[in-house]
Amino acid sequence: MKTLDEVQKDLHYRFPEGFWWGSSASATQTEGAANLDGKGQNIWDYWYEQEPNRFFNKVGPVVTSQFYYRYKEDIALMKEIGHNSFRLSISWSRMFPNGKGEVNDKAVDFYNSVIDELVATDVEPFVNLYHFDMPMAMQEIGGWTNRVVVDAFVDYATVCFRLFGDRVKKWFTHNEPIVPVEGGYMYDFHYPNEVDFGKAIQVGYHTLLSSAKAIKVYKELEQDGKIGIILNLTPSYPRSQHPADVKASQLADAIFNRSFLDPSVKGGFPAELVSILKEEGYMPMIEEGDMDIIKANTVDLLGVNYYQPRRVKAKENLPNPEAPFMPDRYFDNYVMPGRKMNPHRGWEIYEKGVYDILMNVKENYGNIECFISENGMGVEGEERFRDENGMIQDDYRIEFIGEHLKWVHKAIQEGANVKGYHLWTFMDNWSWTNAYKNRYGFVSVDLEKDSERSIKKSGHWFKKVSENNGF
Ligand code: BGP
Repeated sequence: MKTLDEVQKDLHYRFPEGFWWGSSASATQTEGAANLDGKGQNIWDYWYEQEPNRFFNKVGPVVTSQFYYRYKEDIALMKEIGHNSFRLSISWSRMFPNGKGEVNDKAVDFYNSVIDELVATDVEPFVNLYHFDMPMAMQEIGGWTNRVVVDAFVDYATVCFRLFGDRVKKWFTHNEPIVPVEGGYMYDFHYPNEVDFGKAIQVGYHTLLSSAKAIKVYKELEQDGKIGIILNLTPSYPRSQHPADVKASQLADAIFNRSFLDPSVKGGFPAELVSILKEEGYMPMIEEGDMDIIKANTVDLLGVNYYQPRRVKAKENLPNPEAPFMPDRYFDNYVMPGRKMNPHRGWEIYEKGVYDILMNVKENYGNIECFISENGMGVEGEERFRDENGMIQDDYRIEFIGEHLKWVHKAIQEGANVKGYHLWTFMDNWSWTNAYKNRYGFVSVDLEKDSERSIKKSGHWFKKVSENNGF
């Protein structure tokens, strides 16, 4: 039998020593126990109560994957499939049922136990503070539109740093902060499902400000860890090199990527974005001193979630000047003929996109330390791939991960400062309105059999990749 050294010599794609191999998940999508042990309602619990029909098969967030009860079994499985790190999120409404005020001791016990178990298993906990889950009590006063909520978030973050920061050394303020802006205030897929660009901008701005303020507190506490943000970056590609297409693509990039990337890493907003907002009369309310806080409190670590690119062309028909403002007044998305698709999710699969993002971060963002914090493939009806031994043969997922990892590897070879790869997600989980439709996990969750777990073929494959530190 070959020694590990010999195996590693033969590897085509060998990753740097200490590479972070693992996966990511979020509280609302995995914990369950949504109304147990003092947890307050969040917007998902509430929205489901109001409009269950919006959710695939009417499955709500109360069910999810029972991580609250089964975290020990799950962490053992993480270890078994080669995880050296795992990202979870803390549920704000579990910690503070009213969003602020009294902390819920049962929540503190739960997160302490989870973190202790991860540490004892040698799976490093990466902890995110906000993953789309506004406490309902905070939403009732306007959610991120209200500046009071920014301070409540910073208080919640401070409590988490103090309670868990002795063991957690990688923190994240937000996951994909642009998604609640788009879903909640532009395109109707998150609560409060309003269409109001003015609010959307204020929400985005306050979220960003809350991140900078939480980073400030973290640095003041001198806890000897790193703090970052996780952004979904969708690289923009113009249909052609025609200047109008190129300009449209650059604007889409400024609006959907650089709006959070620039202030988070460089401490300021992209000039193109600011000038559009000024021109259209949509500048958010910014208080004196805010920009200094944003400037001084940039991230140490950037998480990159990558699923799909954005294909852009110049506007073909002039927008109706009477219609309410939306950023797509400046460009059109288009469907590139012949592109590879994930038919279950309707997303294009373009593996090189991950390389383009990482090289952009290297060249234009000071080569800040970063990692792939989400990448994954949701597939409907995976049960049909279960073999006679009970294992889901998800070769398509192995191929998906492998093809992306090749591009990550190339970026590293060319000097990008990439420290790890986390799949979305560890086990099949509940998704925002899609519920359990598409499965993403290394581990399947059989809802018919009391959420029984079983490792898919991709999980076994990933174990080898992690052990060999390459493939
Ligand atoms: C990301 C989110 C995750 C997860 C994933 C897959 O945007 O951070 O929470 O849900 O996308 O998307 P979906 O579940 O919508 O298919």
